Amino acid sequence: MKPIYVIGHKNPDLDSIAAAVSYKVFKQSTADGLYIAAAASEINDDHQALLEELDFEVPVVLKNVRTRVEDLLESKKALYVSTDTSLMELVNLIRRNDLKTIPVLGEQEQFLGLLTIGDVAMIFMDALGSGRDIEKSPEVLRGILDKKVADIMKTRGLVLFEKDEPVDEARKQMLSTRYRNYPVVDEDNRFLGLISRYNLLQMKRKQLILVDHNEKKQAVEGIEEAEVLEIIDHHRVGDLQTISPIYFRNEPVGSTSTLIVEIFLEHGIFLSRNMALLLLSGIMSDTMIFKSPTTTSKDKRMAARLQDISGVDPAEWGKYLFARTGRLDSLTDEEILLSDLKEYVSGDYTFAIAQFETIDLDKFADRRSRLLDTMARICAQKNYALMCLMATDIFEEATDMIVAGDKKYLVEDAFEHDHRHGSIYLKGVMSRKKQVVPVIYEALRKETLM
Ligand SMILES: [Mn+2]
Repeated sequence: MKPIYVIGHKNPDLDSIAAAVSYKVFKQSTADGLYIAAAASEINDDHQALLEELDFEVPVVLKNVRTRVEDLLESKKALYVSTDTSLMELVNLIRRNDLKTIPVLGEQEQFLGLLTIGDVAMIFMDALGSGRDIEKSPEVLRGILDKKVADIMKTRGLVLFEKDEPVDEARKQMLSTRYRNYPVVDEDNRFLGLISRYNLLQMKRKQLILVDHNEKKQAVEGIEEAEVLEIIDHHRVGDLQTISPIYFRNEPVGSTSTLIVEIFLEHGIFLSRNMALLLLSGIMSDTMIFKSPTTTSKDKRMAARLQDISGVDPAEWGKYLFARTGRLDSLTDEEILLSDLKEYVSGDYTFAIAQFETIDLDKFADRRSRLLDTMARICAQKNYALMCLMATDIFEEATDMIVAGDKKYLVEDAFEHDHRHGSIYLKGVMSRKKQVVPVIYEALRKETLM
């Protein structure tokens, strides 16, 4: 059965992870199919440790959902022969099963060669020749039928594919060679099946349910080749297109986890204590312990329901989560900048905003110039028009922001602040999504108009 991946955004945060893990459980208990919780890039050590603490498997990292040759394989495996099969047995197998192409495999199912019905016919025709010695035919025939597959199989000039090859490449080769069937092998040359041009038409895209994002830039690589079945999110509506109508639940609440708690409750599905704590982690981290302006009454209501189940106070759990992270000293510049980085597109510009929650803005101030150097390098590499780093102190309820990139002046102009400190200090600003991203979109839009 083809799995359906429940997957969050790249640089997964706790909300994204909690949403993928919990919604997978929800789907598994309410719908048919095989569901797998996934992440669009590596999950950091802190988040992995929390998952282990709560006894959850870490979601699989799915870096790419492009269609591969293995996606063309049918679940039914092709019939095959071994090298010591006689031609007699081979002919019977061909006739009984109406085969056109037969792979020859070794003892460990490794691929050795191929025989087509055409090859077999040629052997008979060659041996019988013009048919003048018709009285000798029975002996000739017996001689042929006693031959082994090893003597006649084709081992050269074959076109075969590895399972991880992109379908686009395979398609080109198939169209230029036009054989009836092509063997597919794994990295150890083990035979996996045969594919034909017919399978190209039947190609099954990877199926995904997106949680906590709906923008292409934040989604797993190759998303345009996958099929999105559902989206559960709390961000602005992005730029993803789907082929058919889908279930799209998007509400302006503080976290995706909030929506998933609601979905569990609507359907009366059981929430274990650990699941309640995982979802509480998603809510409390995304709403910054209810201090972010994105927080809604629904977030608080759902957190209260999770408190009933877990017996754990949401604010206490939130403090526990923030105390686990936020140790500025122990992190490299890259960890600070890349662990919660989101990319956005506005017209011809791509920009990125990293956010880092800390309880120590003074220490952050000491590192600003070093971080700015790294940010300038990232801007050049990734072709960002600008890149911001928000250091947010959830107890002070303020963000200290630094900016790099060619268009950084746009951000410096867009936010009212005191220029003396070498950073943009924003009292009361805690939400990237609500208080920073829209301002930058607006600034870039104006810049394009001018
Ligand atoms: Mn979220």
